[in-house]
Amino acid sequence: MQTNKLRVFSGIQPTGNIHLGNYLGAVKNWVERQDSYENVFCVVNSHAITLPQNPKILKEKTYDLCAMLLACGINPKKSTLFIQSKVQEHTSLAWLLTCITPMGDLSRMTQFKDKSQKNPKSIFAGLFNYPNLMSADILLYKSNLVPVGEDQKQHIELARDTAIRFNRDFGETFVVPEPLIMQEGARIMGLDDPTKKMSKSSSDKPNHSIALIDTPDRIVKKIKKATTDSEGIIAFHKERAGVYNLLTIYQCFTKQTQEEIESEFAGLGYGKLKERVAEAVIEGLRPIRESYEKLILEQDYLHKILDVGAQTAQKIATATYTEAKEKMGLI
Ligand code: ATP
Ligand code: LTN
Repeated sequence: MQTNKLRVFSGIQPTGNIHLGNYLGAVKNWVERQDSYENVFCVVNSHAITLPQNPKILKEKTYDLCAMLLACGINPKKSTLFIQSKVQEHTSLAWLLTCITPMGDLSRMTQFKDKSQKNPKSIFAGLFNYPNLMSADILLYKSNLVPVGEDQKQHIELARDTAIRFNRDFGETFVVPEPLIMQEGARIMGLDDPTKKMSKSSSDKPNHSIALIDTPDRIVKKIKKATTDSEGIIAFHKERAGVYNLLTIYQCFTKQTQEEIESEFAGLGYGKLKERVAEAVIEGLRPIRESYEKLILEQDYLHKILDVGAQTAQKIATATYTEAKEKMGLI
């Protein structure tokens, strides 16, 4: 994997069903830029256990998500795809980073605050230390760029601070990474409540998110029920969160400008808006769902790709971890 290209690293948790927010905010961006960078993509199952998981389901969801990423267009010839727990250096490096990260920095993380509020009975140390495992993921591969949705910006800033601190105290080791956040789609909101980000952990609410495996019927039903407002004007006004969210989803799939979309919908009602958004989503997701249905039956092929991915990742991870551990005086 020796090239002159910048290296991209990103991760996704195998919890719940991958949804439109994950796709438009992160995965679509990974796929579309595969030729520009050297890419490492990781299914972060060790992050998933920071909240309670059913072991059998977690295992199944991990492979399902790998198949889905391939279905979305991750090309194993262009990108390394692997499962986090297969490369132990992620948790080993996370420990080194944990030892140089102030508690105060971790306690400022909004994702920790949100998730601990949502799960008051399961606030374990792993959830608090989650950002150090994420820093380890990124720094282990000396990644230049990290394509994510907006919600992850704070974690990447922490990873940057950690890299800078390590380099200062123990000598130049890590690349200081930059977040790569799309203008459109970086924060897709829940259809039922457009003031909250679409999230896998809210997928128990029936009309909250659109899963990439949802059938056309379900997509139509969910979009029909999406919360809007009583203004009746179809325009990109951020404060009218429901309509803004539907228009953003439409824009991500049709790739038109905001002006083009506003003029397309001039004089039309919300019924028409929802109908066209649903059509765009169904057509955009159709090839993904069809490809997923084939790939999920090809378990040998899937495992082979993941084995090769883990081997490629392992080589880089071993080199960086050894360097970091020696710099800290560990034998
Ligand atoms: P949870 O909300 O349960 O933590 P999640 O839906 O955020 O899960 P992750 O696996 O943690 O899923 O995220 C994978 C990628 O998807 C990350 O880059 C994240 O920033 C992005 N992402 C998640 N939700 C959205 C969203 N609503 N809009 C845009 N991007 C998103
Ligand atoms: N924390 C991220 C998932 C994640 C990640 C990463 C993203 C884990 N490790 C490394 C980018 C780079 C989330 O909750 N969405």
